[in-house]
Formats: sequence, C-alpha cells, structure tokens
Amino acid sequence: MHNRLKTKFLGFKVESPLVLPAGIMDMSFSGLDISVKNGAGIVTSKSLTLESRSGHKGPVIAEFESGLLNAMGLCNPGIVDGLAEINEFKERSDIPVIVSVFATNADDFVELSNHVNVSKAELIELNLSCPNVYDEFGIPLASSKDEVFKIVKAVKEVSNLPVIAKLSPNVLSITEIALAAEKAGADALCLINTVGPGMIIDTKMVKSVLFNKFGGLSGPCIKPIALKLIYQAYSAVDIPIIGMGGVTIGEDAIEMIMAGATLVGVGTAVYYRGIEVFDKINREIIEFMDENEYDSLEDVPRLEKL
Ligand code: RRO
Repeated sequence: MHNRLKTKFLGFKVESPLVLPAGIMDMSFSGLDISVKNGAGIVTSKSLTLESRSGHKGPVIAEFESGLLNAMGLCNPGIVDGLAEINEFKERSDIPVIVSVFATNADDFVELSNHVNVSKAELIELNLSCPNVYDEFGIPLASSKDEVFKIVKAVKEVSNLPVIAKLSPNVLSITEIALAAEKAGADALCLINTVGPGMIIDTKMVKSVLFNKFGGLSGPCIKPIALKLIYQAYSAVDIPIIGMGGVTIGEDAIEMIMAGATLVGVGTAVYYRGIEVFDKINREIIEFMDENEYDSLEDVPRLEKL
C-alpha cells in the first residue's frame, strides 16, 4: 500500500482510508480477508443481532439505472457465531475490525456490547439506522435524538472499545442527531446508511421487484445526499466521521474527505467495479494527490465548517 494513504482513526493506524461497510461482503473470514487483500484499510462486519436471523425472502437486491435497492432484512448468524468468525479473521490479520451490532433497545445493545468486549475486534458500531425492518421494529432509532443519546450513553458505560454511531440519512436534522451521539460519548460517527427506503416496479409482473416491496437505496444517486449530511455533521461535532454513500471512484472519496470524513466507506461500488474496487480507488486517490500536490490525506483541504 502507498505510504501517502496511511492515516489514523481513533488511535488505530490504517493503511488506507477505505472502509468495508457493514453488510457488503458478509462477515465470514474470507469476506473480510478478501476486502483487505484488495486494499481496504479497515473492515466492518454485517450487523449482528443477539439471535441469528434469516432476513427477508428474495429477491433482496434490485438494480436500477443509478443505484441499488436492498432489503436484506438483517440476515446474520447472531452475535456468538458472528464473533467466532471475526475472531478467526483476527487470528491471521492485524487489520482493525469494526463489529456492527443492531438491537431495538438500550438493554440489548448493552448485551451485544458485552459480547464484543470479549472478542478480538477493535471497534464497535451501533447500527441505529437499518431502513429495512420497519414492519418488525418501527422507524429506526436514529430518527430520535433522545433514543440515540440513551443508547450511545448506555453502551459507553460498558464498552471497552471505541463506539461508533451509525446514523440515518432519513432525518430532519442530522446536526441534532450527531450532537446527541457526541454528547452521549460516541467516539465517532458513521454516515450515511441507505436512503429511503424506495421501490422499483417490475412492469410486466405488475409488482415490486423486491419481495419485501421496499428497500434501502444506495449507489451513485445518494452521494450528494451523503455529502451534504456528512458536511453538516462535520460542521457540528468534533469527533471523526466515517463517510459513505455512493462512493465509486477516487474523486468521490476525495469529496467525502473534503466534506469532513476521516475514513470513507465503499459498498455498492463493489457491485459495479468488483472487489478490486478498493485498490482501484486507492490508486485514484493517489493520482488526485499527485495532481494537486498533497503529500498526505491530512493535507487534503476540508470545506470551511458551516
Ligand atoms: O440488512 C439490511 O437489510 C440492511 C441493514 Br441491517 C442496514 O443497516 N442497511 C441496509 O441498507 N440494509
């Protein structure tokens, strides 16, 4: 990896600012490993729940001209088996791992965090923003600043690891939510989760393409929304941000950094450019840095805060 891509996040040294976000390459040893071998600097597990879940029936992914819809429905092997996979990965890799966890109340988040404390993972992400389980659990917790505050605070009281709050784009004021997470002690923010949800119709079958009907929207079409929300959050808080949403090429990653992100997630682009996308974007970032004579990622200018 190129020296100029090296950076630091919450005290961890990373070889590249690129992050494998939750839910992209599942969470098996091989899924995490292959992302790292292809240039990701830090990897995130699928969001884990206390019990295993089979998720929604297929089709769970639908493609359209400017992005994807997904309604995976939080399929995961449950916290115990999930952490076993992550521990196996950590036996062979010193790449920092973020364990993403999902629950619907503070007590369950605390229980999940207690499991993660005794794993080999370095960081925990609280997924407060899954858009695909409204029917079961109602609107995401990240829609309420009080819920965000309560959950982050409860986890911070028990967690040995830095806590990252994953926020939703589907809110009236991201500033309010980001500030609530910071006030509760979050060490970092991750935004954005998928947008919507939305729907695509199969006009021959006269029905929604997704079995779940609705699904979270990702890909190039959400990048402007992501940039705006990351910039607003960056303007409001002092904690670092993992920015994501539609990053497909190196210049998209640079935009995220200029908007205030320290690290940059690459998810849906794996679908378009293959798993090599991390290496490709790393190279494109270096090219941009060469052209503009930036020696390090820290030299890339950030927008003036709002
Ligand atoms: O599993 C999913 O359906 C899912 C999750 Br947990 C999430 O946080 N975001 C998303 O787009 N899909």
